[in-house]
Amino acid sequence: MKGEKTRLRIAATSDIHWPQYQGLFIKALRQLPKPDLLLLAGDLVNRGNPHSITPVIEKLKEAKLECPILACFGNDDYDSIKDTMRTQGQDTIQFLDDELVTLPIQGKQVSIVGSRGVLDQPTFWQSRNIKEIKEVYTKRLDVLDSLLEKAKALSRYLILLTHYTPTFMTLKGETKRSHAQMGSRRVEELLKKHSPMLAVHGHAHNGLPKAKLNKVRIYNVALPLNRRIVVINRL
Ligand SMILES: [Mn+2]
Repeated sequence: MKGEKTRLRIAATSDIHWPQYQGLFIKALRQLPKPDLLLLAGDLVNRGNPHSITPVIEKLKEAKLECPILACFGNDDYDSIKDTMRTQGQDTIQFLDDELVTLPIQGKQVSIVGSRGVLDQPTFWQSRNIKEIKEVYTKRLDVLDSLLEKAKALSRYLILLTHYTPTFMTLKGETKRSHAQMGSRRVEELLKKHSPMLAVHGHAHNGLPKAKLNKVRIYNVALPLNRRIVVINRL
């Protein structure tokens, strides 16, 4: 098909929770056709284990994907191990923590805004253990708003990469009570406002794999849900 060739092959996954889904991850990597870009939407390790990042990176290196690999942190990639993850991944993975990057990929300028994301309602654990967590999320909303604004000016190929769900739409299947503690409708407003081409997220192991909000394609790439690395040919 004409035109099809020029589309980027974007691969995306999340919630490897190494070592929990390591078998699934290894198999999925083997089955993955070489992508132009790989996005990792957080929870690479389980419960903040700093030693688990090493095998994840090893497997990625062995796969010889020869493409940029961008990631955001998940809630299981604890704040306390972010530096370790960045250091260990410095030749392999570029982590985006409320950050924007623009990369030339196959002649296209692609902008990616990456963040752990926002919860409309902090979890019980977060409320008890993280001081001013509500403010953290409110501030992050503003940061995402301005990063998306900035990214729009840089390129028309815009991707929002978060761990938490940027909508409640892909949470169908998860307990309704927990939706506000898994994602954000406030971020959904940002999707409406800025219309990124893609919104890629994880976290919802029991949710829906995709949704569409106006023109925004939303992909829940959680590995335990999809059982494979999701390949997106939209840009
Ligand atoms: Mn998670």
